[in-house]
Amino acid sequence: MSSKIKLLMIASSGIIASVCTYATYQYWKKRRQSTPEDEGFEEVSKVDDIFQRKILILGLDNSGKSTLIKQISSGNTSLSHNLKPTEGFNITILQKGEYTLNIFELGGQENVRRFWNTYFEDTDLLVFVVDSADPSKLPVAAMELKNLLGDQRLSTVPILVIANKQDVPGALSAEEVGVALDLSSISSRQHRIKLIATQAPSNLHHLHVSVVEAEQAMYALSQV
Ligand SMILES: Nc1nc2c(ncn2[C@@H]2O[C@H](COP(=O)(O)OP(=O)(O)O)[C@@H](O)[C@H]2O)c(=O)[nH]1
Ligand SMILES: [Mg+2]
Repeated sequence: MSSKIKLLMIASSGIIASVCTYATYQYWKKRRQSTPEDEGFEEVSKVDDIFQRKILILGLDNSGKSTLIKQISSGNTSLSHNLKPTEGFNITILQKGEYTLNIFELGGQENVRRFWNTYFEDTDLLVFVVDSADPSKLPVAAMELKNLLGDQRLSTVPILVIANKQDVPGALSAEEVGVALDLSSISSRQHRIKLIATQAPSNLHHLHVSVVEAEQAMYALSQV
């Protein structure tokens, strides 16, 4: 490939990343200014910044990120049927007492992962979701997690690792997922890290207790 074409590709990647970041910012700002009538959210524009938390939810595609967020934000499992794959990003705003949790879910497909780093600034908590029932993807997930932790902007951010799909027969336990992701090497760094097992199938009537635990862990770790 000629160097001109390479330069052109690098330049266009940069432009796409900038456009994504700007679009996210505008969208988030609009959400922050929206009224409860508009969006069904509490008005948060007047909330002091010290009560705002930014949570990044990352992980490979199909690990269950959207499902978990949908269940946590709606409090039930019925709305998590037939979710479409997240192509860019989703923003969910949750009010927890005096805290506003701004939850950014970024798409996990390979071509989107290289743009994850445009969202790292000001992150209070990184949630990394893994499909425990698909061991073939764990090496790639491990590599992506290592890349994330190598970024200076995430160097002191607490990490919640979620070993999802525990209901699927043959799924690896949370401990096995922890070994596959080499979490023991991470905890020796300055990160606070917590690993929990969840199951969020949409055929349940109520949230599984593990999803409630995930929500509580998200809340607790984002307050650090
Ligand atoms: N059995 C089972 N399926 C799940 C679970 N969580 C998510 N799924 C399914 O996995 C697929 C991908 O979920 P999605 O939330 O879109 O993944 P994302 O790409 O990480 O956002 C969907 O078909 C979900 O219904 C789980 O805990 N158990
Ligand atoms: Mg998704």
